[in-house]
Amino acid sequence: MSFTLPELPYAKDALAPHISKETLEVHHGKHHNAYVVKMNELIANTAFATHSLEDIIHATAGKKEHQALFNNAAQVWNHTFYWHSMKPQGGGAPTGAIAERIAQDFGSYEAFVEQFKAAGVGQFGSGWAWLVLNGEKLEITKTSNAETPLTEGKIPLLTMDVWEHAYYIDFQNRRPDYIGVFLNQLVNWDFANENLVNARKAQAA
Ligand code: MN3
Repeated sequence: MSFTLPELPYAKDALAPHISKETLEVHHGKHHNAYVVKMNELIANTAFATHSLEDIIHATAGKKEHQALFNNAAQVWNHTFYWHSMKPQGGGAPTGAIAERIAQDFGSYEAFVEQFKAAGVGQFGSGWAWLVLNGEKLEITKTSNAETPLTEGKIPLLTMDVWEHAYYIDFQNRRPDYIGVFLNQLVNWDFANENLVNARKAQAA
């Protein structure tokens, strides 16, 4: 079995002018695709070839001999999750259950925004900022390079890619501007609400 690059959940120009078609062509078509191609090379003719993506990530996390496979598999998963974490005409304050949980666990939406921005700006070098469910509580966390909260027993609800390739074409070195646009114009709260519902079902099972 080999993996294929998942389609974007919207057209390549659908997030413009905030994130350009050019960025999505490179970020999805080149970077995300390269992780899929490399992962397929690494699993070919191994026991991993019959595993799910999540199983590969869990089986290789923290294992030096599988570092390259972990990096590529986790980046495949993280990017697919990231595309869904944005939508055209997204952004702004959340609605639904996630809005209540954010008010409860962070004190206010504004407090959440401050902490999420701080995580994204404060991630030194390449990585990701996340909203996760950790047991009963929402948390903001950041990870380096390909690392993902999946391997820490946390359930991802949203992610933001802060690798330079995510924003350099549209924002050059201005990572804080990209983060502001992500929160105000792009974030997909419907996706976070779906993930929260699924997380509660999984926890209840
Ligand atoms: Mn990326």
